[in-house]
Amino acid sequence: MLKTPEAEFICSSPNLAQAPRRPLPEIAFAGRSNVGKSSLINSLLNRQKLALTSRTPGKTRLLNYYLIGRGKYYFVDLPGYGFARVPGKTQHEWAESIEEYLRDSVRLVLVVLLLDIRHGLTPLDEQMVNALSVYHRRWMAVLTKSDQLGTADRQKAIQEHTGLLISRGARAVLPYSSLHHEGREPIWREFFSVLENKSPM
Ligand SMILES: Nc1nc2c(ncn2[C@@H]2O[C@H](COP(=O)(O)OP(=O)(O)O)[C@@H](O)[C@H]2O)c(=O)[nH]1
Ligand SMILES: [Mg+2]
Repeated sequence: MLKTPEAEFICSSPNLAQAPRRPLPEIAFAGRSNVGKSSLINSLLNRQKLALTSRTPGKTRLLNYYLIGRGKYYFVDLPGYGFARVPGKTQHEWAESIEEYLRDSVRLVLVVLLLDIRHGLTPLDEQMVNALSVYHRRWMAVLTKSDQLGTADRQKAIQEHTGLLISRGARAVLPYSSLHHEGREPIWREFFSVLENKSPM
C-alpha cells in the first residue's frame, strides 16, 4: 500500500511571475470548472480540505501551489475553465493564465487533464488538448466521478474515452471516484514514474 505523501498549501499566484521560486518539478491539474479537480487533489492526498471544493463552480481563479512529499515537488491546481456564468473578459484572463503556464513553466513534468467520465472530451477540453500538443506537454487523463455510472456503462465509457485520448497523446487514462477514493494507486504510480524521470517532456 502506498503511503500518502505530506502536503502543504503554499500560495495562490495570479501568474507565473508570482509563482513560488523553488526549483521543483510540477504536476499540474487542469479541467473544466466542477469536473472534480479539488476533490481529486484532496482525495489523492488523503486530506479533507486541502484544496477548496465548492458547489459554486468557477471559484478557483489562480494557480494554486501545494508542496508535496516534504519539499520534493509541487501540485499546481490550474484555474477551472468553461464556467458559463463568468463574464467573458474574466474567462479570457483565465484562459490566458492557463496558456501562459503551459507555454512557459520550466518545471512542468506532467499535466493531469480531468474529464467527467460521463462526458469525455468536450469542445473546451479539445482546446486544452490542442494547447498541450502545441506546447509539447506530457499529459494523462483522469476520468472523474466514475461512481456516477454503473459497472457496464463505466467499462464502456473507459474503453471509448481511452481509445480517443491515447490517440490524442495521453500517456495514460485512468478512472477515479473521489467519493469512494477509488483509483488512487494507478494514478500515484503514473506520478512516481514521471517524477523519477524529470525531464519536462
Ligand atoms: N459523485 C461524485 N461527485 C464528485 C466527485 N468529485 C467531485 N464531485 C463533486 O463535484 C462537485 C465539484 O467538485 P470540485 O472538486 O469542487 O470541482 P472543481 O471545480 O473541478 O475543483 C462537488 O460537488 C463535488 O462533491 C466524484 O468522484 N464523485
Ligand atoms: Mg476547484
